[in-house]
Amino acid sequence: MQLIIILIITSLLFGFCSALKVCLCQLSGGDSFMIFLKMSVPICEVYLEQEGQTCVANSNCDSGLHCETCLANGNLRPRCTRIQPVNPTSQAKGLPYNRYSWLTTHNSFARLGERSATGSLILAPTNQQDSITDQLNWFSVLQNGVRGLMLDMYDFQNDIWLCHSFGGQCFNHTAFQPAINVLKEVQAFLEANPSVIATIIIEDYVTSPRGLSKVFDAAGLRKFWFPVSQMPKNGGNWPTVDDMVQKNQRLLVFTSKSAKEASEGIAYQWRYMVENQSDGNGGMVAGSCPNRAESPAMNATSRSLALFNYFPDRPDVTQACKHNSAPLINKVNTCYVAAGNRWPNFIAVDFYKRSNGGGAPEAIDVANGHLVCGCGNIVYCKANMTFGICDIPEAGVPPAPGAVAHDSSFAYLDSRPIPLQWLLGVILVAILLQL
Ligand SMILES: *[C@@H]1O[C@H](CO)[C@@H](O)[C@H](O)[C@H]1NC(C)=O
Ligand SMILES: *[C@@H]1O[C@H](CO)[C@@H](O)[C@H](O)[C@H]1NC(C)=O
Ligand SMILES: *[C@@H]1O[C@H](CO)[C@@H](O)[C@H](O)[C@H]1NC(C)=O
Ligand SMILES: CC(=O)N[C@H]1CO[C@H](CO)[C@@H](O)[C@@H]1O
Repeated sequence: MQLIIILIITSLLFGFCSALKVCLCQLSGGDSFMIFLKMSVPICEVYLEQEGQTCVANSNCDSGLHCETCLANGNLRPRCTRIQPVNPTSQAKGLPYNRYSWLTTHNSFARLGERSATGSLILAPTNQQDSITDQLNWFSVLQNGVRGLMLDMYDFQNDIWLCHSFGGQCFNHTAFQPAINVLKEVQAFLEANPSVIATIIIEDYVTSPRGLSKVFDAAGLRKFWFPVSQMPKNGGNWPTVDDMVQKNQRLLVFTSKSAKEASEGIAYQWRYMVENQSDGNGGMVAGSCPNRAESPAMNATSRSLALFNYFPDRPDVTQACKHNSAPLINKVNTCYVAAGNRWPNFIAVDFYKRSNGGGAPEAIDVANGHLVCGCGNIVYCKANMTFGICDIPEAGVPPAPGAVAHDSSFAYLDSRPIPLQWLLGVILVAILLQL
C-alpha cells in the first residue's frame, strides 16, 4: 500500500509516467495492479519523456536524451534534451565517407572536474562534461554517437599526453592523462562495433621521433588504420563506408603537422579538410564563417571534408546549452554558404550534451539530411533514398530549430500532451479506489 501512495504522490508531482518508471524499478509480482502498470508502459513510451519535456532524472527521458536545465536560455525546469544524433549509416548505407556528417567533440579529453593523472589540479580550461562514470568511460561518449575526437597531444613525462597547454609544452597542471588510455578505449570500441568508423583529429605538439606512431601502435589501433595513400588528394570522393568497414580501415587520423604525412603516414589535416576557426570567438560571430589560419579557404573544392567548429575561446559550461542550440544551426547554415554550398562532415562543439533541445545532435541530423538525401533532416530521408525526395511530416512543415528530430514521430509534437497524462492519472486513481 505504501508503494501505491508513493505512486500517487509522485504522479501528482512529476506525472504518471515518470512515477511509473520509478515504481516499476521497485516492484515485482503479478497482481492486477502490476498488470495495469505494465500495460501502461507502451502508452507512456509513446507519449511521454520526449525531447523538450520536463523531467526529474535522466531515467525519465527516452533513449538518446538526458535531463538538464539551460539557465542561459532561461529554461529553469529540467527538460529532456538530445545527446545522440541519428546514426546516418543506419538510414543510408554505402555512400562515400564524405557524404555523412559526424558529431565531434572539441578537446574531447578536457573533462569538467577531471584531475590530472599526475595528481595535480587541472588549471587548464575544460571543454566537455560527462558523468563521473562517463569520464572514465570513453565507450559511452562513442556510444552516444560521437565519431570525431579532437585531441591535443604533447610530449610529456617520456610519453604522449593529452594536454591543454601553451607554448607547445605540457605541465602537470595542464596535463589530463596519457593518450594511450583514451586510444585504448577507442580501440575497444572499434573492436566491439565492427561497422563503426571513427576519426581522430590531433592538434599535434609531439616532437619525439615517431611519438604518435608509437602510441597508436601501443594502443592496438594500427589494424584499423586508413592509409594515407588511399585518401582522395584533389577533393574527390572518399571510399564508401561499406568499403571502409569491409577492409576494416575504420580509423582516420589527422595531424596538424604536415611533415608527418611523409615521415609517419599520418594524414596532414588540411590537405584533406577545410576548417573554419573559432579562435578569439571570431568563429562564433553570427553570419560569418572564417577559415582557420592553417586551412585552405572554406570554399576550396580541392578538399573533400569540411569541419565546422563551434565553440568560444573560453569554454563555458553554463553558456554551452545556449550556444549549441539555435545559434549552432544558424552557424551551420552560414558555413554552408561560406564553404561553397557544402554541408559539414564534422561539427565540433564543447559540451556536446548541453543544449536547449536538439543541440549538436540535431545539427548533425540536419547536415546528414542534406548530405545523404537532400532533405532538411536525416529523419526525412525516404527508404528508397531518391535524392531530394523527402518524407516531411505534418504537411511539409520542418521542425523549428531546437525542436525535435527523434525516432518517434510523436517527438515532432512541440508540447507534451498533458491532458492525456492527467487522464491516465485520474483513471489510475479511480482503479486504485476500487481495489
Ligand atoms: C609532476 O607530477 C609528477 C608525478 O606525476 C611529480 O613527480 C612531479 O614532481 C610533478 N612536477 C611538478 C613540477 O610539480
Ligand atoms: C571562394 O570565395 C572567395 C570569396 O570569399 C571567392 O573570391 C572565390 O572565388 C571562391 N572560390 C571558389 C572556388 O568558389
Ligand atoms: C521512391 O519513392 C518515391 C515515393 O515513395 C517514389 O515516387 C519513387 O518512384 C521511388 N523511387 C524508386 C526508384 O523506387
Ligand atoms: C577566407 C576567409 O574566410 N578568411 C578568414 C579567416 O579567418 C579570419 C579570422 O579568423 C578572418 O579574418 C578571415 O576573413
